[in-house]
Amino acid sequence: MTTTTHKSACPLDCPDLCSLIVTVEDGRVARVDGDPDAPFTDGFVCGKVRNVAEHLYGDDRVRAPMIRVGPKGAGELREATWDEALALVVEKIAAARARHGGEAILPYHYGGSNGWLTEGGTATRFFRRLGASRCLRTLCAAPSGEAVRGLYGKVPGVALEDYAHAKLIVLWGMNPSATGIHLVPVIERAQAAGAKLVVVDPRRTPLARRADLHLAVRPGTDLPVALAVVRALFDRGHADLAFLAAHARGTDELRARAAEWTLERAAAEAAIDVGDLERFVELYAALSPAVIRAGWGLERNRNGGSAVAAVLALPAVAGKFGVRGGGYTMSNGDAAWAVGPEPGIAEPEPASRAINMSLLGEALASAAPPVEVLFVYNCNPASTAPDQAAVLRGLARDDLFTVVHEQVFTDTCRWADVVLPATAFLEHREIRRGYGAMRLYDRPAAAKAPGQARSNHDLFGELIDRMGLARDGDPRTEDEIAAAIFGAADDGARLRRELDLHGVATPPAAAPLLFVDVVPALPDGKVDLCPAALDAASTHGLYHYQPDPGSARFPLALISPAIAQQISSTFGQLRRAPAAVELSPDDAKARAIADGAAVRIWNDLGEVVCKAKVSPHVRPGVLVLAKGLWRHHTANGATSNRLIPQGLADLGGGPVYNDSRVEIARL
Ligand SMILES: Nc1nc2c(c(=O)[nH]1)N[C@H]1C(S)=C(S)[C@@H](COP(=O)(O)OP(=O)(O)OC[C@H]3O[C@@H](n4cnc5c(=O)[nH]c(N)nc54)[C@H](O)[C@@H]3O)O[C@H]1N2
Ligand SMILES: Nc1nc2c(c(=O)[nH]1)N[C@H]1C(S)=C(S)[C@@H](COP(=O)(O)OP(=O)(O)OC[C@H]3O[C@@H](n4cnc5c(=O)[nH]c(N)nc54)[C@H](O)[C@@H]3O)O[C@H]1N2
Ligand SMILES: [Mo]
Repeated sequence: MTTTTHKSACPLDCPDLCSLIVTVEDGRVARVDGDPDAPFTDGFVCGKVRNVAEHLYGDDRVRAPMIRVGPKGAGELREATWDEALALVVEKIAAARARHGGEAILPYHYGGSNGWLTEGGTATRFFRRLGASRCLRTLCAAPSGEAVRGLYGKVPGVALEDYAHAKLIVLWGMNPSATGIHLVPVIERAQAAGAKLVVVDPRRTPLARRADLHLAVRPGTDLPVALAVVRALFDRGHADLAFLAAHARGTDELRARAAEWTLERAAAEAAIDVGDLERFVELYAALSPAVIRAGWGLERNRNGGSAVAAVLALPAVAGKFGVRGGGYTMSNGDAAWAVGPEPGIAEPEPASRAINMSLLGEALASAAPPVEVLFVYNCNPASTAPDQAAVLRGLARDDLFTVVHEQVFTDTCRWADVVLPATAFLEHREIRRGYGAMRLYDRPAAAKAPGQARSNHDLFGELIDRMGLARDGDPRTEDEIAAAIFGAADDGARLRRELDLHGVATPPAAAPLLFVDVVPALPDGKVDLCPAALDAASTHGLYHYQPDPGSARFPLALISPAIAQQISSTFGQLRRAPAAVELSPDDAKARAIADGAAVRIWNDLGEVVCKAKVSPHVRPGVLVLAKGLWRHHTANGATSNRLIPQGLADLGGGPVYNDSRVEIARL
């Protein structure tokens, strides 16, 4: 047996961006470990990636191209050659384009892998050059992205490593125990050194159990809570007026919009104890450095964008910037880097129509001109997109031609006309920048893919050729794309040198302090606490609270966060255990639901049949059913998305996963 080890990096959609040591035996990945020498990764990785070999070599791996033979949704396909499958794809794309123009083709992709070779590059060039519909990539982070850019512009927040310096850490709608595990030991060490921890989350998450204060807010009520804190900070003389005068604009407007929210009124709306909210104000005013880790749980409702904005206004109001470990962290993605994928794409965005991916069901039902070709890659919409019944109705259309480029036979593949086998990370080169850990990697493949899998780069390169879309001067090979990316960046030569030497590079300032080393990336360098652009873009005006969408028929809030065993739909084929919906002992008792009972959860959109888990960690009025489930996880093949409306958050066109309101009963 020959055994080799390789350095790699995990490109899956996660802030931690782990540095990996991959053990390859006889050409197959045998083990994946965290690189003990890499900062932040610190020698450990999540359970899922450690077991990635099961994903790479399991029965569900797509090994050859396949063409549908049975009815849509039946998952009956036959093997085909690459040549036959691609000829069919090209024929369908060309015919749809001839009938209605490029807009009849919809590329549908999110963050299966976050790299510039699988996500950007050649794939994006192909669809832009076709004049295809533009896919607005809103499944995640759209409201929070718009809010943070509105207030601060593109600047990095507090580096996760710098949480070590904090005296107060606030996790607001964020559950790092499942979704960013490398922050957990940093928090634990800070706590051991005396830092206080506050968690704002409807669930008693693992860190909430170890927190000094847990505000178990009703889903969607963070906006009044944060505005009440703003008001109280001013009223009690805790606002940093000198900082605000020098570094902020929009302060009076924020204050005016917060005026209606007393602590009492906000606590009542959020159904939390007003004494706890008082305590939060006092802790936040008293302790410094104080850092708020804003998560994505905050944005997934009708008030999400305004809620993120109000939470991110707090460190400015209370004057928490200027010290290491003080301020906020949202996403540190593109804000820290001058380098990006655009030069590798080498094709400007066309003016074609934009389709919001969160409204896929609606788009497939009624877009004009119709979507006739749906091309899915890096994504699993049959499982992950809102209003699952509408999505499946759309995918079942006989006049829709669906192509899915995938590693494993996902639920979306069951509705495909053509399935194309994709390489997985470790089987292709990838260039990837972190959005939590501030690092950039360029790592080669560590092993060969089983079967006939091809990378996104390869596949879309061939489609460009087959459709006659290649142009002289295009960066074509992976090396040429990389050269275009780094050649165009101010700092590109240094980054390239670091990558060549170490396989990893850091931004010019690895952990800059906001208002010390950098200022908000807005024209006047100030934080804008009530940006006119957000006010105009927001569906109801910035900081305007929309009340709970519950009704007498559907009083319970169904939320679908990541849980430790299921973070996205990736690797869902490996998890065979049936899903359970968690509910509070009170709600269970009122409905005579015993732990482990079979239950039905329903609203006007459909129903989910699964098991119940009675949990003291869920607040009354809330049900928890993990995101990323597959059909096989529930008794009726429906996931939480079956119950989620195609509504939109107040900013960014993001979905409102946690605005689902339902009833539950024993079967
Ligand atoms: N290893 C690994 N890590 C990942 C990923 C992965 O695939 N693998 N995926 C990544 C991705 S794509 C994302 S988006 C992040 C998500 O990471 P998180 O930000 O942790 O997102 P969620 O799990 O959606 O929600 C976080 C918390 O918000 C709570 N919550 C729900 N509604 C509300 C509300 O209205 N208010 C408040 N205050 N809290 C609420 C939930 O109970 C949950 O505990 O994780 C990333 N991390
Ligand atoms: N109910 C509910 N639904 C949600 C959420 C929620 O909170 N509640 N959260 C949402 C969030 S935060 C996110 S980020 C989305 C994620 O939803 P999706 O974007 O659908 O992400 P995944 O579920 O990870 O599925 C990604 C797929 O891409 C494939 N893939 C990975 N790498 C590659 C590659 O290199 N090439 C190709 N061709 N394919 C690849 C994987 O095998 C996987 O099947 O889900 C959203 N859905
Ligand atoms: Mo996400």
